[in-house]
Amino acid sequence: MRKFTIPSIPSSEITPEQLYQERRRFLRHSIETSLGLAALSLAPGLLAAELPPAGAAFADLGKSVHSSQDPLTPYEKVSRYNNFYEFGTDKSDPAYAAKNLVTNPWSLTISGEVAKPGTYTLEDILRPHALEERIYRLRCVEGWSMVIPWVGFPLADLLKRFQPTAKARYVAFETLHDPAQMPGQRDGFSLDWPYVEGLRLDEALHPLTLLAVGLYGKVLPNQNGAPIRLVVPWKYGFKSIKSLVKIHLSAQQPPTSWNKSAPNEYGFYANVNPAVDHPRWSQAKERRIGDFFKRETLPFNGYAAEVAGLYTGMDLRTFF
Ligand SMILES: Nc1nc2c(c(=O)[nH]1)N[C@H]1C(S)=C(S)[C@@H](COP(=O)(O)O)O[C@H]1N2
Ligand SMILES: [Mo]
Repeated sequence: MRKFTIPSIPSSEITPEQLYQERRRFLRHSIETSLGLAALSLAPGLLAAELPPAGAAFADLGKSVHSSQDPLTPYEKVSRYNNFYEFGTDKSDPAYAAKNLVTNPWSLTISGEVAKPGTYTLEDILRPHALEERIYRLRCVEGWSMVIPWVGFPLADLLKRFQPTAKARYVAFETLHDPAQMPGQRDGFSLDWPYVEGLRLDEALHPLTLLAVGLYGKVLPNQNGAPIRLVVPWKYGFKSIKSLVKIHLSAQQPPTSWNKSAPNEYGFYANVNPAVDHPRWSQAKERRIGDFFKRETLPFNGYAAEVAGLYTGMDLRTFF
C-alpha cells in the first residue's frame, strides 16, 4: 500500500456475467463426465471433505441470498491483480511468485478461548460445511474495487463448531509464515511477518463474514489466498487475510498488520467509509477494475443495511 498506482484497463475487458455462467456450466459438465463418480461425491450441496484438485471446478454450489448483482470482474483480473505482500509488492507479483506455494497438506490451528482448541487438517476443518457461491464487492483501501464470486462458507459456522467461551470477544487470524516459500518475507521492508488480522467476535459471527476456499467456481488460486482465506466485504480489503494457518479467540483486541505498520492510516475496524479520507488520498470514490470512470464509494461498501447495526453508538469518523 506504499505504492498507489492505478492501471487503466479498457472497459472492453469486462467479462459479462453470462459468459461466466456459460463457462461454469461447461466446467461442471466436463468435470462430471471426465471424473464420473468422483465428481458426484462433491455434489449436490457439496460437503467439502476434500477440495477438488487445483484448477478443477466445484460442482453444484448453492447460490447465496447474500450475493451482489454487480457485473463480475473478469477472472483474469481477479487472479492477476493482487495484493499479497508475502509474494511481492507489485500487483502482478503474486500471480507468478505464489505459483509453487504448497497448499496440500495444510493445517489450521484453532486456539485461545474455545472449548475445542487444536490443530486440524484442512479436510477436518471443511468436512461438515456446505459450500456456496457468494458474489461480493471487494474495496481496497487504495481506491480500487472488484466484484468476486467466492466459494466458501460462513466463518460463524466454523466458530460455533469450536465453541467460543464466555470470555471470547475478539478473533485473531494469522497467515502462513514461511520465508522459504514467501519471498516477500525475506526482504525486510514493508510489514512484520506473519501477516495478522482481527475482528470483534460479533463481526466474525456476522453471516456476511466468509471463509473462502474458491472463486469463479474453482479452487482458490494461490495468489488469492489458497487454500483458505477470510473475506469481510464491508471492510477495506486488507482485513480479508489470506492463506490462514491460525484462528485465535481472545478477550483482548489483537494487533493487526497494517495498523502496526501505519497506525495513523489504517485502523482496526477499517470499515469502508467514503466520509473518512485516508491521510494521503480521498476515499469518496473508487475505480472498479474494468471501468473507465470512478464511482462513488458506498458506506460499508454497500452492506450498511446488513452491518451498520454492529456499530451503533460508535463514532464512525474515528473508527476508520
Ligand atoms: N496475508 C495477506 N493477506 C492479504 C494481503 C497481504 O498482503 N497478505 N493483502 C490484503 C489486501 S490489501 C487486499 S486488497 C486483499 C486482496 O485480495 P485479492 O488479491 O484476492 O483480490 O487481500 C488482503 N489480504
Ligand atoms: Mo487492499
